[in-house]
Amino acid sequence: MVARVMAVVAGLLAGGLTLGVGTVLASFLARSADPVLAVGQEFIARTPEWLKEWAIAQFGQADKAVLLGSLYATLVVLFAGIGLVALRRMGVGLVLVAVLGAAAVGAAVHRPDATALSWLPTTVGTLAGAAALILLVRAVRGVTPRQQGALSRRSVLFGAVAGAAVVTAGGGVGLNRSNSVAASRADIRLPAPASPALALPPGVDSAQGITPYVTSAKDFYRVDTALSVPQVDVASWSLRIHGMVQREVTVSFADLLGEDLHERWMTMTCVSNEVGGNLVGNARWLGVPLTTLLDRAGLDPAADMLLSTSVDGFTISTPVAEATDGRDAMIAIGMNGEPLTDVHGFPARMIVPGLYGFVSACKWITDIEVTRFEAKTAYWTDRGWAQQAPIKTATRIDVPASFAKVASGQTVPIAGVAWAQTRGISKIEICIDDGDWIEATLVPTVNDTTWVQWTYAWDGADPGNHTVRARATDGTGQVQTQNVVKPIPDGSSGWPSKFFTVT
Ligand SMILES: Nc1nc2c(c(=O)[nH]1)N[C@H]1C(S)=C(S)[C@@H](COP(=O)(O)O)O[C@H]1N2
Ligand SMILES: [Mo]
Repeated sequence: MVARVMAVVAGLLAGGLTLGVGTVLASFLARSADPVLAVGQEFIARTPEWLKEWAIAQFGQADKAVLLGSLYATLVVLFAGIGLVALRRMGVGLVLVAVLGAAAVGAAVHRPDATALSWLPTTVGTLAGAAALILLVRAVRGVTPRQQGALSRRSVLFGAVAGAAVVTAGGGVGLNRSNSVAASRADIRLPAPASPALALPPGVDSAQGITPYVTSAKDFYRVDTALSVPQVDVASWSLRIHGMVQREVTVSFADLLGEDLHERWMTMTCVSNEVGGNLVGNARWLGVPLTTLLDRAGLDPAADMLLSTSVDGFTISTPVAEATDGRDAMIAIGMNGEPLTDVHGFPARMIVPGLYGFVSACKWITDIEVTRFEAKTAYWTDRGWAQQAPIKTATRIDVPASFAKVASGQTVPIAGVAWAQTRGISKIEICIDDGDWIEATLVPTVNDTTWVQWTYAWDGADPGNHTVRARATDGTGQVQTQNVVKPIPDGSSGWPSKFFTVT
């Protein structure tokens, strides 16, 4: 019994050492070669769409934490089992360690941003783990009631491996932290825009409980495939524009700071946003107009797609037509007056108003290939999502909250936000309990690429249960469709509703 428990501990320590050595070496050589991150990324890349949708619906923005947690839990079970197996048959235990190691090495070299040395961290980690397993399990086997001395030798051995695992893992975490972009980001002074953003109109945020007009970087929704947020060295970063162009253009971050910068209010939306969902945010973006860079490269008129690639190998396809039709498409370097945060794409990302993020908003962008849709595809379009994905007209009811209880005899405030980027919102109507559609009041907004806040004061509400629905009309006069569709392939639609009780 004691031997079995010790064998489990031996397996766990061998696993810990494997990961610790893998992590600390990866922090020097290639962050994406970290064994757990590499396996997790591979998992994300291979997850079928239905499972991904389910995970996002179930865990929302915690989906990555849940994935990592499940991976670690699986590894604990596997390495505990390996310890037990090794106690009976060392050879089998070592084969299992080798198989796990090989899987993680395979994942690491398969990353789009893999380097020539991406195989190394987990290979060395696996060798260290195998050696630890041999030593520890031998020590466990060697113990008989008469061998008192062996007991203390064993403790020393276990302690040493545990110490090595903790030091290497801790070192890896520490090194990754010191590799963070926080310091270089803090040193950046953003120049004043040559073309500033419009001032916020009066009345914004006057309604109680409504979503703030400006979304801070901290509160801005995050959607990406990156298990660990890329930490981009701004000094060596560049953006290359090539493909169907007259001349290749490569710009550094310093080059971008020297351009005429535009600052614009723009509301971004994720195609995965469900009706009533919160994968939408509004910020003041500072950047270089995309056409400044594209004109310098000189686009081949036959090109119809821009294929953006991020430093971690993620790709986005954007129609040339939308990117160059005069809307405020940009390579953004600032958000709400600050450099981009690492989560939102530091040092630079693309923004194209009116297009869902997955066909426009490439974060950590480093490459734009000018090409054709028939020649190239991108990450999400490879997975069944649309190539053409303009943002659909949408509204959301923020007030009252779902299942809210509102005191009777008072005015019931009803309020929300609505967006139809590049077309704008011309009217919001609400409908209470199958009554007539009544017009809400629009709070003035900056322009057609930002959302609007809207309010309505409902007087004379009867006690009881109520349902309110809302629908928007865009700037072209088109009423938001009632047709309920799921996000895949080009965005959800349908009218939002809220259920509440007047008491
Ligand atoms: N490199 C990279 N860029 C990306 C993504 C990604 O997974 N990787 N996701 C896209 C999607 S689907 C959306 S909706 C927006 C979200 O940007 P945000 O996280 O800054 O809100 O980024 C886009 N850019
Ligand atoms: Mo998205």
